[in-house]
Amino acid sequence: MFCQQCEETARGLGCTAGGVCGKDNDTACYQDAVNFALSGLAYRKIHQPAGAKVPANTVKQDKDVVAILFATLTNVNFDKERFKTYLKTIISYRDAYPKISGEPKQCSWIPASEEDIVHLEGGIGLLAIEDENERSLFSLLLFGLKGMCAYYSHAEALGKTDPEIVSFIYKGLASRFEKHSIEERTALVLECGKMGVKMLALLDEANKHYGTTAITKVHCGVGTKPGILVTGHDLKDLEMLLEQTKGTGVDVYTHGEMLIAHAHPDFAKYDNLIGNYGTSWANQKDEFPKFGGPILFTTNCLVPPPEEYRKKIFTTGSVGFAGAVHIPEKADGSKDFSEIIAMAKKCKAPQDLKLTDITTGAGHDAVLAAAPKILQLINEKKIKRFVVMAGCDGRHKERVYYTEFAKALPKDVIILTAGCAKFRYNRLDLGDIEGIPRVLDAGQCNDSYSLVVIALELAKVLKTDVNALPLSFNIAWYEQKAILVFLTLLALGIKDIMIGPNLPACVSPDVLNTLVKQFGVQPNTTVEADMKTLHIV
Ligand code: SF4
Ligand code: SF3
Repeated sequence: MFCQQCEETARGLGCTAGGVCGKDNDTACYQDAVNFALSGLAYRKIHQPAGAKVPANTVKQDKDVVAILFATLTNVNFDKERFKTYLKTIISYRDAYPKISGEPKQCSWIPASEEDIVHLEGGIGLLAIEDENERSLFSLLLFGLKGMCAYYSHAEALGKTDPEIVSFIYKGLASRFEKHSIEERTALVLECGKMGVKMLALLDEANKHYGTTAITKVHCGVGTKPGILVTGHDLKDLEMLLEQTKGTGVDVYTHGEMLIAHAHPDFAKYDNLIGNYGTSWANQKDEFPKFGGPILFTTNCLVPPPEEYRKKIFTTGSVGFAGAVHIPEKADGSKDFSEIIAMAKKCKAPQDLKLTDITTGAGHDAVLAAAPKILQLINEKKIKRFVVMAGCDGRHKERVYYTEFAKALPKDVIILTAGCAKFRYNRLDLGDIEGIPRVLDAGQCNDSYSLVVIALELAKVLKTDVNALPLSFNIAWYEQKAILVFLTLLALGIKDIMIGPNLPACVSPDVLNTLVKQFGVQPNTTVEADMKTLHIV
């Protein structure tokens, strides 16, 4: 195996003997195989000559492509058997298209045996792309596409689709087997960012399904009844579970990225949605055993569970873990959560982690409603700067940097955030500036679009360019949705983004050079130095 898609990749280079995330060799190789076959399918689909006899209806195929690519994102699916099935599915979709004369031989790849997949060193993985810069650019593109598929699947679940985004997913995947110059590959990566803007806007629209978020203080204590803990990003799953637990005597709690649900009016109406339990995904091994009841994973981040609570793990959607009960979607889109509810009834109520309440829900509507006050505070120099500290959390100790950075910020600086990175500082009690909280949390990484809208609106009102605003970016990344958000920010023309705690390992020296020269991208260093670099002090 060779995987370097996340920030915690081994030695900052790549995982080769089992993933730091817990993904084993065979599952990693099957993920490579799935990605390889997806590129073959995409190539066949895109390059058919006019008049070719192609599948007439690709609705199911498109949905599966999105869900399967999402399954290869970090911490989503560790179940090799699921990837075996996915591989067959993709190959059957691919082979429903006629062969194209002169197509690259990779387009008709069929593994001779399992050995062919799990021991085929360099044959189907990204290392098979020999040119370092080509590999770097295709990796960035593929990771961005994985993020896009994650976001697309959420939007799709809430009835929002966009054929242009799906077409781009195929276009990007197909590019692996096409001949392109480095300039063209660079342009494709940036196009992925442009499509990211569309994607995030679509998801923002989709999430309105549950009403507009309001700035909300979320209860973080526990009740006396047994509970189900819901984690991941899929609000539709949470809604279905809340409907099915009504009147059963089972409470529901959110974990990690599900925190934002409490700020949506449609979720606030459930009286068995008690509060948020714990912090970010990175602490699940400490927090989950104390919860007592079963845990439902709707998306990443799943950490392979120890024996202690393994039997209490349920997965759904693209998530998978061998041995965990998987709750499938039925043909009508519904899911039956009765098994998890039955287990919860036999469990004890959660142990109180004694964590303070936290505030979330500062999406663009909520923040822009306070725009007159914010502008007044800017004019009075009571707000001097905003710093976007969005992104992911992770397990490594070095992420204490983000806590220290937030603590060290002058009191007239406001943090704009989204994603699980916030759990590094959202309980610091940083206070407010005349009623405007100093940590404005838009919600999930899925809600990053809010930060963009806030920045662009501020620029409009202040009649300036977004890069001339008193605004700095200090982004924490971990998985591939953050790569898409990063590319989206580049596509919007945002300069001088600081990114950490380590740069993506797939970035080659030449690609880094482009990112630095064209966009001013910079790695984070120390709190003290970065405060100056970002013009905060
Ligand atoms: Fe390693 Fe990250 Fe890939 Fe897991 S997802 S195998 S930790 S690079
Ligand atoms: Fe977090 Fe996994 Fe990226 Fe949604 S839950 S931001 S890491």
